[in-house]
Amino acid sequence: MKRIIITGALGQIGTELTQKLREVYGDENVLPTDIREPDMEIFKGKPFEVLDVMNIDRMKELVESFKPDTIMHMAALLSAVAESKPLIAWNLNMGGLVNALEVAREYDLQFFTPSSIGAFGPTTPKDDTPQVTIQRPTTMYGVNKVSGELLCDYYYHKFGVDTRGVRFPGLISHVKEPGGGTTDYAVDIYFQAIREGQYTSYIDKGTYMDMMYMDDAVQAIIDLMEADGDQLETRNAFNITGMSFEPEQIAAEVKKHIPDFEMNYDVDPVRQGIANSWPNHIDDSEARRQWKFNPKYDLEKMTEVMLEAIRNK
Ligand code: AKB
Repeated sequence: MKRIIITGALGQIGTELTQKLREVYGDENVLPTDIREPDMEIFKGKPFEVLDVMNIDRMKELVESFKPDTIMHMAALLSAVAESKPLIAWNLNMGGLVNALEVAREYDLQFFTPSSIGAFGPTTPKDDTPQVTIQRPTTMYGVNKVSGELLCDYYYHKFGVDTRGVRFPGLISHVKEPGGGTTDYAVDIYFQAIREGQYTSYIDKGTYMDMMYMDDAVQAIIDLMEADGDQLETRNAFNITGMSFEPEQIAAEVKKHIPDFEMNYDVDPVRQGIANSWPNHIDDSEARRQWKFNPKYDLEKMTEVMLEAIRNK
């Protein structure tokens, strides 16, 4: 049985991760934290603590009182917002990570933090991108993610901290909308399709990116953290993906359910530039082989579930 403290628990991943971990390990074994008090119903009446990840003393205080055996560090700025305030992104993304790693080292905690397809750059092979390949990202987010992958490996090799991590693609969910990512269009489209019957995409036609439904992402975290460490040849930076598509394909899928749906384009040069620097489709065979990663949702199934859930909100 694990006992887990989560940072950034009010974010897009953290919200659903908290829910799922509570189901699996029990409410009393999961402590979500974030920089502000929650307003969502699902956090009410259950353990929650305010934590700014830049404050290592507060992080230690919470670990001393809650006594977890695992820390899942989710607090970070996403790609588009990091590009608009690079210095703040460096300080928060790297400062928060090193604090969480230090706490994991001092209190002997298992450690998870996500990397991203953002850790790749324009010189990375675009198709079937291998797990070990050229990584020269051109965004601040990408620089943070590559540095984070290396730092997690360093804490494992140098200090024996059981660090584990995956490179997430764009994550698609209906519980909590994402904020400040490049792949957010693939979430927005579903909400706008239901609310307005149309969507104006800031990502251009023909731009392929990897994506994944949130249920698969959360399950991947649990599976990797539960995997027998002796079976893992590497610990961090596992490529994982659920699907890859261009905006026209997701629009066509939505149209199957909402025949009058219309897709327009008004390309944002910043986010398009970031998307152009990322792979079309990554190779996740190492995750499948080493810890049996096995996503369940493709574009068709995800579209059905997303539209249904948003309609019932
Ligand atoms: C973003 O677009 O910044 C994130 C990511 C792919 O890491 N969704």
